[in-house]
Order: sequence, then structure tokens, then C-alpha cells
Amino acid sequence: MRKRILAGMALLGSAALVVSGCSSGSDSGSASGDTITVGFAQTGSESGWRSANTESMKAAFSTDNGFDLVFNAADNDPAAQIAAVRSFINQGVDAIVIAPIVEDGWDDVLTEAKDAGIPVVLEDRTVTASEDLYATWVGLDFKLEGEKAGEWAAQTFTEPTKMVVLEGTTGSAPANDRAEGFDAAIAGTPIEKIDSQTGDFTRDGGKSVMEGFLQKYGVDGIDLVYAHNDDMALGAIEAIEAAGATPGEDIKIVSIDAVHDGMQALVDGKINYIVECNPLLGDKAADLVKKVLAGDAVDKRTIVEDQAFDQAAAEEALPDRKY
Ligand code: GZL
Repeated sequence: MRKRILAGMALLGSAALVVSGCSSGSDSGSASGDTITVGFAQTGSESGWRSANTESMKAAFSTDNGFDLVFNAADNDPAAQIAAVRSFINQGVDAIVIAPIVEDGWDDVLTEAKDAGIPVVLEDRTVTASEDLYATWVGLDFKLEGEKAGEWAAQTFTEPTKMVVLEGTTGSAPANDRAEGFDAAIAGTPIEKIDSQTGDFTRDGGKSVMEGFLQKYGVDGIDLVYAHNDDMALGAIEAIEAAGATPGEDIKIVSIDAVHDGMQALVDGKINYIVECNPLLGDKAADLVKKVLAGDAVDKRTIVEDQAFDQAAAEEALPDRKY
């Protein structure tokens, strides 16, 4: 672990810890060839998107790439995720990567990491803590994803439309920003949001919330479902079919992620439009960790581009999709 070696050097003068950070560029860890020990605090395994993201991160932070990865999945529990980060600090890892479950509550533990001289890289979701408490963030523009989904809905529904929303994890950046972007895009249209409830980004959560909406409003009382991710949309499809209705026809669905099962449902006509959210962030995150440890200047934010799919585009893209 590089840090102990550097800690020894730091005894010669605090600047040593910063100045002697190994330069980047080596394929095997730092320039001196030392393995970089990284603690990765993942949200959990709530969705198909998360599985693809974890796979991408583990592939990038591999031994062959010069890393020793300490992995923790927090089962969508914010307190457990903060405890995992605190454990990484106590282990004295060289760097910490976090996919923060929720935006708030990070100031204390990020300050502890900074005080310990351990840089933090955020991947996927963002936090409301001060930017000086983390080195950089790589992820997606969730507000734009919501806007793209809302623009499709605004173009598609020109008559009075009753919509229900399956929200992502309460307090998470994607749930907050996808709602904000979508609502802005449908402002002034005849689309009425009659209900909105979190399904926690899970398939079971989307199914049970949709069952409640169907009991409350009936199949004929709902025209459109806006799901903050494909897993909840897939759960809603199960609920709609169990109620004897046809998803994608009787009740239309717009979703975000574009994971394989969601894209298949789009090809099958059960979902009507999907905005992509690319989970393959591992290589970018690993490169940022090496640059930060080497003391190289990095942008505070790196945003990965997304695209959007209707049924025809999904039929064309599905065979070549990596996730
Ligand atoms: C978005 C990511 C979200 C996905 C969900 O970048 O944080 O979390 O949209 C996942 O599928 O659970």
C-alpha cells in the first residue's frame, strides 16, 4: 500500500506526502509500480444498472491495472455506506471511490477523509457537500435525462393525460434531478401528475407502488407512467399485466437507464421510450484516481454522454449493447 511508504516519507516533512505523490501513467498502479489500494463504497445491488456499474468498476480497478480494490455494497443503506467509508479511512487506503446513495449527510466523513490525506473520487451520483471535500466526480447529467424523457412526453401527449411517477431512492441525486428535469419539460402541457411515490429503484418497489396506483385510480385512470429507472418500469409492467391491461398501449411508460431488460421491453412495445444512463464508468474513475494520486490537475466534473431510444432505435441498438 503506497500510503504507508508515503507516510514514512511524510515524517520528513508534511509536503512530502503531497509532493512525492507518485506520478501517473504507469499501467501497474503508481509510477513507482506500487499497488494502489482503493476503497469503493457502492450503493448496493438494487438494479440492473447497478450490476453493470459494479462490473465496470471491478474490471477497471483490477490487479492487472495496478489496484487492490476493497469493495463494499451498502444495500441501499446510507448509514452503512458512511460506515464503510469510515472503515476505509481507518484502513489507511490510498484513495476512496463513492457512489453516494443520497446527496446529503456526507460533510463529516468526507472531512475525516480529507484530514487523513485520502482523496475521494465520486462516481455516478453526486453529493451536496462542499466541492473541496472531494477531488472530482464522474457521472451522468440526471437533470438532462429527466428533460429528455419529459420532452418525449410533451410531444407525445397533447390531450389531457393523467400520469403517475415511480420515483428513485428518496434523497438521491438521480431521483431529485430526474424529477426536476421532467417537470420543467412538461410545464404548460396537458400532462397532469396525479401521484408520485418512491419504488427505491428496484423492480419489486416499482411493482408494489404501481399495484397501489392501479387500485387507487384504476387502469382507466392512468394514461402514462414515468419511471426513474428501467427496473421500476419492469415492475410496473408486471402490475399492469396482472390488472388485465396492456403496458405500452393502455398505459404508456417512459423510463431511464436503457439496461438490457428495459431495452427488450421497449422492443416488445411494453415500454414506449427510454433515456439512457451509461453505467460503464469504471475506466474513467480508475484514470481519475491515478491522476489525483499523481497530483495531476483534473476537472471537478466529468459528464458521460447519454442517448435516447424509441422502439425502432432500440431494435437496432440492442444486439450490440454492452449492458
Ligand atoms: C443513475 C444511477 C441510478 C440508476 C438506477 O446514475 O445512480 O441508480 O438510474 C440505479 O437504475 O439504481
